Amino acid sequence: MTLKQSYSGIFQIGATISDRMMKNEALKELIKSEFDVITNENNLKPINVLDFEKSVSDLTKYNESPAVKFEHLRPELDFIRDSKLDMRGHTLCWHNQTPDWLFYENYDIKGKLADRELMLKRLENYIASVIGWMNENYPGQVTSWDVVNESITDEGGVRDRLWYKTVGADYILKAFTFAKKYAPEGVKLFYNDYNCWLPDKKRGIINLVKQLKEAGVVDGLGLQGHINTSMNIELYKQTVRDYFSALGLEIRITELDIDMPGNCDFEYQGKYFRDYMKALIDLKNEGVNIVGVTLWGVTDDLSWKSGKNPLPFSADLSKKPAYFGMIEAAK
Ligand code: 9MR
Repeated sequence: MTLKQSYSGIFQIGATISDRMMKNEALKELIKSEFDVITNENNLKPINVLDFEKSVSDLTKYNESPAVKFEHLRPELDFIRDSKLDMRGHTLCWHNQTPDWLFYENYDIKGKLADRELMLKRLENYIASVIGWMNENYPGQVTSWDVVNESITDEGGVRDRLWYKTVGADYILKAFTFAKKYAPEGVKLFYNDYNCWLPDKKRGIINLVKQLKEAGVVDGLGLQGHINTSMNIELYKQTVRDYFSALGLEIRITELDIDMPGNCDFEYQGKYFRDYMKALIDLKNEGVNIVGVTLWGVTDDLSWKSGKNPLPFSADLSKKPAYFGMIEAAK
């Protein structure tokens, strides 16, 4: 049984894909058989979608609506479509991997920062363009969007970066309102963040998402899950429970990888993966609405933390104890 077969009826199992993976046919076959839902690791982020040359080439046309490009994404999007997998759109609005020029008058970083009014137009038009292009070219493929990513600091406040500086703290609510306006009916809108177990951050995220919920613009919470085997599983479990009881929204573990500090070996990592997944299944059985767990990558060598071997597959596509731990948890 594959991962997705083992978890069918529990929750979805997902993974990220990137350019390099699309050149490996055996890896693509593996992804197709093991996973239900795919996230693009980098290619759908604003820095890769926004088109600077085109935007500055005609400011009358593009000043309020930055130009966008998608051709680099075609191999990944075609693969997802042809494999009949769901897709999580990652991400529409983020302080990181978004070029600075977007925030300046005439897209000129030597000039002045754009004002709130202009940035709200750019935000709305960017979101409309991306959702619109996906809809037109790959209808029905995106089943959820990470609308805003990582806007709360570990101390629980709104991160003081360029969206905040130009628009103000309500850029988050605005981004969700725009996503709600343009996303097709039924597509789920998520707020996504990391270090979700830190108490101040948890308070900040809950406050924020409550406001989004009151405004009727959010469907789910994405908890990233970049952890290591020294993370206390009971603490993690209680954290997920706390978010669900405060918000009552669907929860996805959106970016799971578990690296191995110290002298921990693959066997230990396998047991940790098993216990971690078991904790999520127990929560699900308790009524916590966990709808999926997405691995941040597939094989260790192509992970953003490649030196730390945080994933269930080795470079040669063989299954690590972490894989069998995941399967065992679902039994
Ligand atoms: O895995 C991504 C890596 O290849 C990029 O260099 C990095 C840039 O910030 O982003 C990584 O993905 C991040 C994700 O988009 C948001 N959450 C944290 C992830 C790991 O840094």
